Amino acid sequence: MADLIGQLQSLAATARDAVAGAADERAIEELRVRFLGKKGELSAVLRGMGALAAEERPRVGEVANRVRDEVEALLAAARARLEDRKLEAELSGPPIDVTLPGRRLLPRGHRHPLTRAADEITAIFSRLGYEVASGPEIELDWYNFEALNIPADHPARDMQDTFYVEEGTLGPGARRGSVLLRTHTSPVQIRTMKRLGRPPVRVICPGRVYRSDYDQTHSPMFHQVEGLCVDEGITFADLKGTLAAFARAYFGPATRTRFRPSYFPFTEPSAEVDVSCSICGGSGQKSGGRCGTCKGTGWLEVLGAGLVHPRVLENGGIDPTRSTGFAFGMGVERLAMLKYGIDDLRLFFENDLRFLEQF
Ligand code: 2NM
Repeated sequence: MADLIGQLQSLAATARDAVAGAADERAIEELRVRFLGKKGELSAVLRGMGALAAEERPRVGEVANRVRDEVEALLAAARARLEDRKLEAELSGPPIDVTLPGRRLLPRGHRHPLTRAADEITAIFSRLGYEVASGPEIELDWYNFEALNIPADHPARDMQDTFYVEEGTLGPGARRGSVLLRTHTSPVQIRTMKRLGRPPVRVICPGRVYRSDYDQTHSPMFHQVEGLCVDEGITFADLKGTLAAFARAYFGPATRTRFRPSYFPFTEPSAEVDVSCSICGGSGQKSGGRCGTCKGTGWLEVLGAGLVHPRVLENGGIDPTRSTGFAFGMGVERLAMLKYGIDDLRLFFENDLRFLEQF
């Protein structure tokens, strides 16, 4: 019995020295296996207990338990010591600079080409003193058609062209056909006139509009920028000067402008506005042949405009005997296509990164 107890005590002494010298996690683990493992030194000593008398066994067992507990405690303390040393090394090492810029794992994104075009157009009019305004895309018939002097039998009101909001989804009191997706941003101009209630009004309205149409040059949702300028003494000359300045700012300083007579229910007189072709410089020629963008004419139709109809001013709460105004509208898709040389409008809405990443 004394022999076994001696062996246990010398095992403990060996373990104390060995654990004190363990330099890393692996060395500690090896010592655990060596002393406490199933085939380790403690098990080897305990196997000798079989030869002891029954009354001697508890005494040896007690010592064996104490030795096992001590070795376990030595190993745990060694592990804790290593952890402390590791943390200490990190803390005393070079500091982490949390203000360093991140490593770029993804390229930075950018605005959609339509957003860019709309922002550029809007910014040009902001510099001319226009305020930017927006309004609801789900609009009342009155603001979208009635207030704009668009009569009840006008083809634009047709079920084929306008998306109407279904009767059942509307609140009580709503007539069939009284709520729709706006077909232009003009209702925002009406709302702005009513909000200000007096001249001067200078407002630029970018936004989404909806018409039932889909092909190479039409999308059921597209974008417009419309503008309105109302004050005492505004003339057609102000309209011409403003749009000529806009065309030069957007397409480049050499851009020329021409006005052709046209018709809109909300303006009188009305005009279609052409700019000299930004691709061929207005010559109609492109490297020997005909310019495909302007079809050889040297001109691009990009705007509609006119002097605001007196009935429209009145609907906006402006006295048409004292004030006059001009208004204009343009399609953002078309202006973006001309600026960036895009030939199919559907590319804007497919979200194909091979297309979008070119901008
Ligand atoms: C166009 C062409 C001509 C226009 C008119 C108005 C309003 F509300 F003031 F009467 N807003 N926009 C207008 C005039 C729009 O787009 C081709």
